[in-house]
Amino acid sequence: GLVAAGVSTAVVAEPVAATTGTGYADIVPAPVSAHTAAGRFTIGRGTTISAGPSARGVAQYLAGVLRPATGRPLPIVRPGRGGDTIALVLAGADTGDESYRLDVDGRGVTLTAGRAAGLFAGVQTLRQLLAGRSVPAGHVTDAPRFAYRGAMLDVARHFFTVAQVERYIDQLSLYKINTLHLHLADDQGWRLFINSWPRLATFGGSTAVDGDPGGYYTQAQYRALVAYAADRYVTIIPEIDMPGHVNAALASYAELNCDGVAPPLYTGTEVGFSTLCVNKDITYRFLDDVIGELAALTPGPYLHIGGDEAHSTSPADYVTFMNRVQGIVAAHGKKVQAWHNVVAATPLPTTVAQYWDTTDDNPAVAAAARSGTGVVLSPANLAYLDMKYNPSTPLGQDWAALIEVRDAYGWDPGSYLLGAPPSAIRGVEGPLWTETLRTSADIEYMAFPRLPALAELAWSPPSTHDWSAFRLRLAAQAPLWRALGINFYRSPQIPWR
Ligand code: TNX
Repeated sequence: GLVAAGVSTAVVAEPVAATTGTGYADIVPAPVSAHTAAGRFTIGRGTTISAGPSARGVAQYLAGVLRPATGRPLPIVRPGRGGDTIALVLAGADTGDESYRLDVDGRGVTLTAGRAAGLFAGVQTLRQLLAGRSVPAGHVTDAPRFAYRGAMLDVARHFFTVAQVERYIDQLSLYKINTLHLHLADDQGWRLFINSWPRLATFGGSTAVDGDPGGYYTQAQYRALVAYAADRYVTIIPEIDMPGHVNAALASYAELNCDGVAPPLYTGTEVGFSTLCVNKDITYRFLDDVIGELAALTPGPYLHIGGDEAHSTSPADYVTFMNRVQGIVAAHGKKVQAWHNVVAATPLPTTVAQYWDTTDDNPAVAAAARSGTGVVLSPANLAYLDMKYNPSTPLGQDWAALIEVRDAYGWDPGSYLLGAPPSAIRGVEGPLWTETLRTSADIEYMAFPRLPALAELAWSPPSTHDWSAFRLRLAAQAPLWRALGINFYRSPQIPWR
């Protein structure tokens, strides 16, 4: 069912303070346009949510997120009943994205979009405006800059339960992130049960970095996670990293190793030491099985095949391997996303390269982009959510950079990659690697407030880009984070409310 899972019972019991709402000038990500009008709408005893059949799921979600303010869920009624309503209206052209319009006056709220995903985005704006039980009057028209607005969670280095991933999905939704890339397998753990190769999860998933507890998702749990995300208009892109980052698989099945000997499980944090055996047939039977099961579990169009840091695979083997695996993914009806190293092979026309370099000058990726390869931008020195904020940040790493909020916000995805046509840029993703992270509080501390900064780069028109305005808008989010129990880094760059 659709409930506001990020809201703790403690918060539900205690009415949300009248201070949580932002004004129209404080919405994150900044909308295309927003204006305040006179008056406010206050949710009262007679308030209902009106929605037609196709908007009913969003209406239920809205009733759930309003519960801390309303005490009991608002009734959902058919449209056209008039009166004191929050109307969710599917109307106008379906522009194929999450465009919406929000109109609030003293009598009610009208949210209009061409598709339910737009209503859902508008609901997130409405949540930010809600102060106690009332919303200031005004108008918003809005549409995303980029179709791909992503976050990645590494559940391989440390395992996170379905409930923990769902909590993160709820938090992503607040900032109109629509893609969750799940890094499901690495040297330290394999986290999805594969029916045809059961030891991957039962043995390969049994541990984590530092010998911390492992874990894996059953296929039923994974399907539930995909459905939970879909209810929030978030598409999951599952990643099985290869040909490197595969020690958990090699440890689980001796026959996948070139020498036929399984290495021990690994709980350290080195990278680049493992590789699949590129010249063995069983490698590709294995991958056909794994990718086939993954494709069957994935309603979205993309599977991520990793391809980074293959330091133990020769360059020629890497090309052979990545080209062959792209074909396997295509044979199972899916498109490939891979780390940008895939451009050393021959990307299929539909392959998307995820850029993680620490410079804006990478001629090979720019050339691929000019030849039609789509690019998702995750420059490690700007977008990596596992980088420390400053030298004394207790969690995270610093190999790419220290990334304060202003750094995370201070670049333009459209023009960042030198020599890449703007049309090649699909969007932005904030990856969160978890070598040093163990709890939801850890995840949140690294993601907040940088994830909202990246979300704004991905959603908002470049004309709104302005650090001095953004820091105030970000500051206005803090009461909502406190109400939702989100652990965040109190950056000294932000005048927190
Ligand atoms: C590099 S960046 C990795 C990951 C690590 C991360 C830690 C990339 C594609 N691979 O294996 O977890 O650094 O920051």
